[in-house]
Amino acid sequence: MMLLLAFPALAADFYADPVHGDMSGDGSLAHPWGALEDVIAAGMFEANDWDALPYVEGTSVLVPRTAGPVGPGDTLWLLDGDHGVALFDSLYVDGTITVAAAPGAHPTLGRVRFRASSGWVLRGVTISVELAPEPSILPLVELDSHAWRGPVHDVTVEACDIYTAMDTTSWSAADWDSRSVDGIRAEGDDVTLRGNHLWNVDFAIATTGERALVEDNLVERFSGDGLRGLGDHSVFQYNTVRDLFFVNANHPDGFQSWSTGADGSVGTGEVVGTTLRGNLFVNATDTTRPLQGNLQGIGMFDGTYVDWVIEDNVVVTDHWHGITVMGARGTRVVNNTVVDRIEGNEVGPPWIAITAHKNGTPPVDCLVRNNLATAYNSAATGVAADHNLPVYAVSQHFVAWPEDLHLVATSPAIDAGTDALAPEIDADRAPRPQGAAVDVGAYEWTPPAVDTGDEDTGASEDTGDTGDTAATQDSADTASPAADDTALTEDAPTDAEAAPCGCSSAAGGSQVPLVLGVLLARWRRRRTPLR
Ligand SMILES: [Ca+2]
Ligand SMILES: [Ca+2]
Ligand SMILES: [Ca+2]
Repeated sequence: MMLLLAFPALAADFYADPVHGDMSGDGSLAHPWGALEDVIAAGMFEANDWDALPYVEGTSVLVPRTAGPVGPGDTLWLLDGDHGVALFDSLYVDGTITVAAAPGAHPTLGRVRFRASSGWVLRGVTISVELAPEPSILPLVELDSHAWRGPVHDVTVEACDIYTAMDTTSWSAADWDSRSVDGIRAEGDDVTLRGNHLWNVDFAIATTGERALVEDNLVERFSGDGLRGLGDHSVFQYNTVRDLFFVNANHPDGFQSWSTGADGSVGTGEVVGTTLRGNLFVNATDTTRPLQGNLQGIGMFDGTYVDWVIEDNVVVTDHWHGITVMGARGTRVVNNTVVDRIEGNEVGPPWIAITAHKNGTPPVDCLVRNNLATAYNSAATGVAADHNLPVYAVSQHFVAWPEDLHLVATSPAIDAGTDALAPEIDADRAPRPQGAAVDVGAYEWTPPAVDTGDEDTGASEDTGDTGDTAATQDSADTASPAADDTALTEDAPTDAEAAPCGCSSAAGGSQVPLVLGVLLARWRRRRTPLR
């Protein structure tokens, strides 16, 4: 370690070219190495490993393992082509090494795993099992803490395209159930997952470590849960999750979290200090599409959730659970918009609710404020509720429900909130308040700008913003197929979702054995509870 500190590396650029390069080169642009898989195998990274195995927390010490030449501060640029499978094992970087798509290049990987490693940034790569040398049911991106080799931590995955199959138009429900694989499964602390596009996946993004930052990701066409966050002090913000495919007994959630107690059982511990901000959850962008099912928006059924902040989120779903928090202390739900995706049917409308823990413990010191929702269902005690408005008629409030839930100029939600504990920016990241006071709901209404000839002057109206609604966001940059699965027959057992499960002790608990029984056989490797 002293040696490393005594000779700080200058940032250098190296190149991996699976088409024209090979490992006899020096990694320069003129003489690039081959595929990333081969660069890893050749030990070209300056990295450390534990002095002895098994890793023992507080005792193990990092010692140099491989000498480089790619060291902390350096970037390995990936050129066009198939870079194989990237398995980073026992590579702890004293700083950060970046592995990134070269400008204009489209490198691909069949799978990525960081195991017992730290100090990595992976950027701009396309990752799919379709691009892998052999079939796999493993997550496309896996950050793996290993009991023997040690923890993973401080890894960033950003701006990657991640999918099981580019085109699932011909997939039946059984195909979805058997073929779709997880997107990003991240263990370890201080993980950043940013600006990735995931589509045609099972569970899209799941984190279990502390201080995860999951932001600006686009998840669409998923069959498991959209986002899962089980670690303390994490932030999930400005993600879009849309278009569930309901193909098995999993209870699909836009976002889900649960506690795990010291005894390892669900719902006996605490999850502390996580923020959900400015996320958009949409059950289905097209209600004529088969297999759309019923999405639980933000499903938090197994607290205790301590000091959570849930603000500026938009939930558009055909279910009762818009935002449900069961078992909470010091948790607030502020300035969210929650509406039904399909009005007038027997399902929903979705609510905002902070209720007792399944064990009966009532919520303590919680707050529901400045929300605009079709229903409210919080406990009678332990939850202060003020400045919330119901949605009786979507036309009264919204520009174009369900695609655009910005407020119309005549909405009574405008200036109807309080600034106390209101987020300082709205779901578009525009400043609050505009006008006389904070609005109710996720979007602050902005008066139409005086025409300056620049149509982008409206702070919250820019169609290019990442905070925009499902209909417009990222429609130009997605590589996923636009076609829906119109050839499929509707065979999903949607009746299984016809009861508001999880909203009471008995109903919520009864779902668990069914889910576990069905899914354990399928996901044998999954180490977290199936929920
Ligand atoms: Ca779930
Ligand atoms: Ca409905
Ligand atoms: Ca206002």
